[in-house]
Amino acid sequence: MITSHSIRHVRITPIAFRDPPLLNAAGIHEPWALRSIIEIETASGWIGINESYGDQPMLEALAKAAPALTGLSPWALNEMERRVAALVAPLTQTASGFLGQHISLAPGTHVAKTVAKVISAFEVAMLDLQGQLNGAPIVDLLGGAVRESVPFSAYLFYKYAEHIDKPYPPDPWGETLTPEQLVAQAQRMIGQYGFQSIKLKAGTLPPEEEAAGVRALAQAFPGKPLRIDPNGNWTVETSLKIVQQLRGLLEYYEDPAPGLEGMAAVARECEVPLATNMVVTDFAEFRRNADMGCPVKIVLSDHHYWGGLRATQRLSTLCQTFDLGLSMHSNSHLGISLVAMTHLCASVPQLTYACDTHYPWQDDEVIEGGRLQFDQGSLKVPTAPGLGVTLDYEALARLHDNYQRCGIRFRDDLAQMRKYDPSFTGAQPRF
Ligand code: GKR
Ligand code: MG
Repeated sequence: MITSHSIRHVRITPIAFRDPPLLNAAGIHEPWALRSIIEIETASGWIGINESYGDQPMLEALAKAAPALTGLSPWALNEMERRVAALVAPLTQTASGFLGQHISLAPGTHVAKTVAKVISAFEVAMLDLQGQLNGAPIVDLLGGAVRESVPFSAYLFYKYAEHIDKPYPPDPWGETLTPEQLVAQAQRMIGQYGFQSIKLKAGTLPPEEEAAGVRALAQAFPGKPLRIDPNGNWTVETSLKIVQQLRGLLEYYEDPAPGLEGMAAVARECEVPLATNMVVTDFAEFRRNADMGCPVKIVLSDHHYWGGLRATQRLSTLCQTFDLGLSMHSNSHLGISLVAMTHLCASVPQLTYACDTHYPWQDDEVIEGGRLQFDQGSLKVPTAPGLGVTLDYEALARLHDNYQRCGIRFRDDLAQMRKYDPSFTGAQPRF
């Protein structure tokens, strides 16, 4: 039955925003990060919004699935999921199972996750509509808040001072390649945001240097929980050697070695719990981990590729059942993603650690009111209807213009690194 609240139109706008030269296992960030902004409009003119991946295959999948929503009620999430799954069968996989050479570093590029990613993109915008129509924040649609604010952690990166192609003036963070510079980066980030725990993106400098970085952080921030994430770029042997050097310092050890087998081999010899956003990335992989006796003890979820906010709630129940911890993974993103994550995390009793966010590395915004404000490293759960944020259409036009002009259509950290070092192979595990 078509009503005035039926969906009339879906608009997808690709955007690009500045991203610093952050180093990781695959290479280095390009100067522009891509996202898509989703708007779902009802016949009566209400608009629900969301933010998701913005690479070319995702844009194509969103465009393919969008017509399926026409005439649907914003409440019909199950039917939306059925229609999207029918329309967007997983695209053909490459030999490695992922687009390009990116293995699972950037889970947003998993081709096999297309259906879950598109469902998530539409689900959040439909929940935003539901909330607006009923005067309720999304967290209430998810069962209500179990916490008033959601804690995030400082997410540190080794980085260069400036992009090689100098597309815009250098960022204010400067270079980070030594323990001293790493501590300075943490001081700056914690000073601005008040984060209570610290994560270091590793897998890029020689592992001993990265371990020295963690020790310097432990000394500079006594009592703050610390994590290190080499994105599977260390062998099992290196992973075990480094965790020995960090005895007593780590809250958890994130994706040290590649693959579930590699993680299981590390888990057998290591007391620190292992966390992942690389080897448990969907329900089938959750089951595999369970079948192996749960070598991975903490799942770092991400509603953008787990199939949405409700799917992540289901994951949280599973984590509780299997006695696993749960927290959140992040890629470069803006405020809509952060707010969606905040509603979700406020609704999940089983959130056991402060969540990751790349937000401090972005300086732009697409929502009215500009950048979101953290208090002591946490974000207050919005109480306004729906997501509680609205699009700034001028900013959207500007960021779309960036997208048109930047020429980037896929994230390719390896190709970007080869501009600095033509001999860089990206072979993994590298250390
Ligand atoms: O943006 O460089 C990055 C991160 O390394 C990202 O690609 C990862 O997916 O943040 C992520 C992680 O925790 O593995
Ligand atoms: Mg990770």
